[in-house]
This record gives sequence, C-alpha cells and structure tokens, in this order.
Amino acid sequence: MLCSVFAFSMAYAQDAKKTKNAKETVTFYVDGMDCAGCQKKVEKNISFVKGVTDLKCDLATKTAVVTYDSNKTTEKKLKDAFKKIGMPVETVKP
Ligand SMILES: [Cu+2]
Repeated sequence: MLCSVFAFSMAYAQDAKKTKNAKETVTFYVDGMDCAGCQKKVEKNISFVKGVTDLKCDLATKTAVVTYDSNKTTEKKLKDAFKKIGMPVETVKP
C-alpha cells in the first residue's frame, strides 16, 4: 500500500516536470569573460543553444544568467556549450 502511494507520487513528479512551463534559471560564473568581446561571444553563441530562452551577461561580475527550458536542455548541456566556445563556467550557488 505504502509502496503504491510512493510509486504514484513519483510518476506524478515526473509528469509535472514535463509541463510546458519548465523554465529554469541558472547563474554561471564565466571566468574567461573579461572584456566586451568575450561578452559578445557568449551572447552570440549561448543565446542560440537549444532550449535557451533568455541570457543576461554581466561583465563586472563575470556572470551569465541563463533562462532555459528544462524539457529541452540541462544545466550540464549548457556548461558544455560554454566549454565549446572556450569559456568553461562554474555554477553560482543561489
Ligand atoms: Cu575578452
């Protein structure tokens, strides 16, 4: 009995993940972003990564705030995308 309740809630949680409003926001620290050119590079490339819906870069703090659809991409995939353009990032804990 307890087991089936647990299974049900797990299935429910997975279902909830698939709803259309699956927007997540993550802040990355971009160590290599040290001038306007780098910022542009990030903006030009990361904005078009699959699943990314919004991107805000801040040069002063070297951060990039990425809003993405978690049905289409993951934090790990985003990190890989940064790595691909030569700018590895660290997730900033909220
Ligand atoms: Cu630069």
